[in-house]
Amino acid sequence: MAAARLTNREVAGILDEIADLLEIKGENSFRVRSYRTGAETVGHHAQSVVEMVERGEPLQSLDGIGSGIAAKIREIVETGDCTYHRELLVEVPQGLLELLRLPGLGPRGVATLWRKLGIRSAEDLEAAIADGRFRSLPGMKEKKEARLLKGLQQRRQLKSRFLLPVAEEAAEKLRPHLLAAGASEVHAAGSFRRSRETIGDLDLIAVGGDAQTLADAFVGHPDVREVLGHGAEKSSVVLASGLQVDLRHSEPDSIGAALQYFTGSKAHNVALRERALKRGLKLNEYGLFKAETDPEERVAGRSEEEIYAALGLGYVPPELREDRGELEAAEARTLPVLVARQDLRGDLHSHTTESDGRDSLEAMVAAARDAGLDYLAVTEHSRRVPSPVNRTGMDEARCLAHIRRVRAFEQSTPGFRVLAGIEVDILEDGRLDMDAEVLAQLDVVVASIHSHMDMQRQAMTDRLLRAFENPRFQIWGHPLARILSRRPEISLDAERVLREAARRGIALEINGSPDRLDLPEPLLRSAREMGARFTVSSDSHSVREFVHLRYGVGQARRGGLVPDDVLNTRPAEALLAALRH
Ligand code: DGT
Ligand code: CA
Ligand code: CA
Ligand code: ZN
Repeated sequence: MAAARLTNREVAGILDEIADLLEIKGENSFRVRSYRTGAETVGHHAQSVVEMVERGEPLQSLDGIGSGIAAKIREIVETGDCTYHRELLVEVPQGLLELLRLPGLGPRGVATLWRKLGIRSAEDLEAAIADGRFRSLPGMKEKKEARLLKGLQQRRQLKSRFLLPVAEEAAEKLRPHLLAAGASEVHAAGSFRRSRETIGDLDLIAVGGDAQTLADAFVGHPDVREVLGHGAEKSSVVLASGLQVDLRHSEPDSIGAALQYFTGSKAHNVALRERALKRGLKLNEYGLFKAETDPEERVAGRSEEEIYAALGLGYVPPELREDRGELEAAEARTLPVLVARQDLRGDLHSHTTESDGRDSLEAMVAAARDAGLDYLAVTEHSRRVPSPVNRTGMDEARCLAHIRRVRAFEQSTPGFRVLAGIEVDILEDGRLDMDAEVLAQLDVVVASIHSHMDMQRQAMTDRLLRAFENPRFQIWGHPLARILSRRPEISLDAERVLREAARRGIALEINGSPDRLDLPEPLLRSAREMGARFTVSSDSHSVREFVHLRYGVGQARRGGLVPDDVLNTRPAEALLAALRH
């Protein structure tokens, strides 16, 4: 039975990594070898070292394990890692460990690259190969270079994580398929359930039915490109999209435990398991058990709520399960009641064919109503943002016409507010690209950066502080201007800029486009502590994109936001009053 504890291989992995780090650092070879031997022994030992530690059996009885390493193993078993390992990880750039996985590069080669060329990551190595510095090193010949290049290329493919809609689409296709094969329920767990910004692989749990039949149906789905594993307990496939999907099976009476376990995060689970151990309980994917008295006696497992409750904790929403203090809050009953999708009453960022959207004002409003909203701000671009499909953004005259058109159209939508808005450019010098008198007539002013994104930190900070001085600046749109996996965040003094936004009552947008999800979670947390206000917006460019609100809400929840933090949970009138800060 695979219990929720470290395996020998996981323990060995940490010891091995310590050896790698020591070797990269150039430490003496005896010490390196002792960790390698330790890893080898633990990795191949038939009995679980976790159990040995739990039973108090001396680890020095194992071949080649001295008291120093035995202590490290005990620490790893008890806490999931060891201080020595963490200290080494601070000294040695983490990117160097990744280089070790390339063909033809061992710790010594990596050490040379680090010391002679200052290489700290695969990206650095790619650059050094491209500009010929790599070849200048003794012993780094063309053949070796070609091999490395190939490895680097493969790494890029493997490394790629997936945006939320890719995982969502996969879940939506596989769920009915598995239900048809006899499952009573199908759940998506892992990072997808935690609403991470990107997904490494999708973790599905099928409940009930016949495990083998379900696994067979799973690997037989027409979208499956490659089968990585095929078994009743666990199967893994790669879909045509390139996304890996893992399927596990659970019986109905342990679904709570399975969901809890496979939702993660790993760090959260480690902390939770420690808490269980301290209370003489054992937690794994089958349930919470009395470890000391009767290991067969189950305390909880049917629902997640009952597991957390049995550990003296309030229910922890998946978005907070990252081991960032949520267990302490759950124990003190101070976990926030996070904002939910149904709390949103309106959307404050959308585009129509008047700028770069694909659908008409009428169609967008109808779609917003269908999405259960009471109001929609139509925030067309200002003049400088071109569109491949439509025209450029609005100048003053077009903006005035836009306002008239929205007001006229609103007469035909009883019970639904259509707000005249703009997404105005924050220019290089911090001015907003629209006359103040025109901005004053709009209901909603979102201001965003769409150009000069590579400015230096100080200049960018000044640009934003200057923009904030404009009294018409209401909402800062997609603040960091990043496009996930394509365009980096702008560089700025975030602490200073967020504090200023909070002080002035400028709302920070959480842009729900799955390739933006901007602001990111850590900044959401600090901005919230500064007393900032937020909006969750879809940035819809078509009638299909109001689903982005859900991703935006997921991000808001990860940031610990409650309904009161998010302006568009308020009715239209209250929202408009709040925007006139
Ligand atoms: P991802 O896929 O990289 O976006 O992130 P996750 O969190 O979905 O990670 P994944 O797919 O490796 O595993 C799903 C969850 O299952 C993870 O969050 C915790 C749990 N889990 C999986 N394998 C292990 C393990 O070996 N040890 C522990 N403690 N938990 C595990
Ligand atoms: Ca996963
Ligand atoms: Ca997985
Ligand atoms: Zn924009």
